[in-house]
Amino acid sequence: MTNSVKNREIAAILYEMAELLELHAENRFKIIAFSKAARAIESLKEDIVQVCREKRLQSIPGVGKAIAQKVEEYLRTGRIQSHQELLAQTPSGQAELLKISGLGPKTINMLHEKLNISNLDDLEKAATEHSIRRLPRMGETREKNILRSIERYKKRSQRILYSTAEPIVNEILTYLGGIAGLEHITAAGSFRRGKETVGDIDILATATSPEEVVASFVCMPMVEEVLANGPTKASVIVQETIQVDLRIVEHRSYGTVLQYFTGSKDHNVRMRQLALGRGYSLSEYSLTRLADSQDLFYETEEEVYAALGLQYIPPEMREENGEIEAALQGRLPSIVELKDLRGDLHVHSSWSDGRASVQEMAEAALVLGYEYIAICDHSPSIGIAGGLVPEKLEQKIEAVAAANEALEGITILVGTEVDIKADGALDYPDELLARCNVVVASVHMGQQQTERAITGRLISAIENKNVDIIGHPTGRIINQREPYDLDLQAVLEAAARTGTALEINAYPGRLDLNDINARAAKDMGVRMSINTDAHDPKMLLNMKYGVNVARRAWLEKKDLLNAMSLHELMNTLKSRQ
Ligand code: DGT
Ligand code: CA
Ligand code: CA
Ligand code: ZN
Repeated sequence: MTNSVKNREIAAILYEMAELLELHAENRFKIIAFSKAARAIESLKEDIVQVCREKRLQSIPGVGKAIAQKVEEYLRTGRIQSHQELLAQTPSGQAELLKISGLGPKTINMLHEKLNISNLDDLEKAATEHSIRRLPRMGETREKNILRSIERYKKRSQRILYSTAEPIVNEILTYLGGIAGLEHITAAGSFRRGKETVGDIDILATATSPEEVVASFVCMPMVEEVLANGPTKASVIVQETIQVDLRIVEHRSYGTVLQYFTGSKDHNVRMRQLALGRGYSLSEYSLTRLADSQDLFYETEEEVYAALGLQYIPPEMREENGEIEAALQGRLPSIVELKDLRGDLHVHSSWSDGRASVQEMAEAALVLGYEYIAICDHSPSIGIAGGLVPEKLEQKIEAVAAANEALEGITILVGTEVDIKADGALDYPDELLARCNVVVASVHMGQQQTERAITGRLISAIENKNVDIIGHPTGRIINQREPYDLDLQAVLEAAARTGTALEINAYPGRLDLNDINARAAKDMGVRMSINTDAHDPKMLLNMKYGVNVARRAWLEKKDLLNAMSLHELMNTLKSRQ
């Protein structure tokens, strides 16, 4: 076997350490030692894992005792303590600047000294304003190159939405799934963990003839560039910037490999520590009993977790947030699944800006097996979205009641998505809100207000007894818009106190609340509702993206309004009035 992933990973860390040391103006010889070792490991013909196992690390030119220890530490634990410490001592903006091609530690220090540049934004601003070209040894060309590098870096480092990765994953699984001799195939990594965005896509498979599978993979019509191509693995680029890694692995190791490549990295670090504590070493290849070096192979992940005395941990929970402790004690919650949901409490219709009638939306919901659907159109201040004036809402209440009579098998609830106005007042009078079954209240305007103002608006909506759910509570849009300046803690406290639910908006670019906030909400006893905010029947299918968030937040059926039966739901909504 030749040079492996580990060689490259370790070399990258050692290079980074050299640069960080230079940034801190450390001893010249120390810096040279790190970059020399990095170069040697990068160009080493053998797999570093093998060299380490045979205790030959110090035979690599440039690798002395200190660096050999760091390599061992990395292979054992997945990280290097002194590297973490260096990173921690470096302002994060400066560490990021090292990733801009053409910028080394010397230039970064000089830019800091002369122009007080300490992060990417500062750098971009200075280059745009032409203050960099005036510095010694810089000039116009370098300034332009810096701007170009920043642009490339930003594009490269933008994570893609889960919903962008999903059709790519499905196409690959279908494409490769048809090859004779292919056994298992699945996505791993952050995609399998249901993260809202993914950095790259990881695919694992087992097959009787790996070469054939790899050959088909790199020749798929969607592939635009082949980055690496070996007997059992390959990396390609699709859709301009999206990287897909394929690994064909041994059948008997499938359980440990899948566990390893599903991550997260932090979860795996804890898993390996736990294994060591029990006298085993856990790798992607096997669980090795240290006493007699016996390799134990597992074909399923369930067996791997069981072998370490853990309950099976669903991929979405593997973020090193207490899941291992809970699994050790056998008290992992039973997290919600798509099939547990009985309705959608926030969809639009052609009464406002939806593209389908009430009947069409309800029929689509019936096909999904739902018990109820709430039609929540906009209120008047959202003029561009066809918000309904009060008389129109009254007409709609009648129309929905008639549609509900006419349609068997599902209950159509009349609702509204009432705007929380800039002064905190709601866009309909209380009497009218009281006539709706479901009231979602959302902020759509005045999003730039101060933390105090926005928090106050949300809390006054939460305290209104007619309001059942706060829509997309933080207002963020992934990769596009930051959340409102919000005191989320205060909002959660108010919701817990009043029993008002918070939405997990399932639109894949919103996912608001996100996983972390939803977990915090659950811990404070706040109820939530996963709503699609669908504007046409197809968008009802977005529910699964909200379920990913809920699972990552450890939510159970009892935490969700729309996991209730219609009867329970109506009682819960009424009890608030
Ligand atoms: P991403 O792609 O940034 O959204 O996140 P992941 O979690 O998919 O990370 P990725 O693609 O770098 O690696 C896939 C999995 O491989 C990761 O979740 C955990 C596993 N893994 C475990 N230990 C290591 C390690 O030491 N280095 C790397 N690169 N991956 C590791
Ligand atoms: Ca990945
Ligand atoms: Ca990857
Ligand atoms: Zn809406």
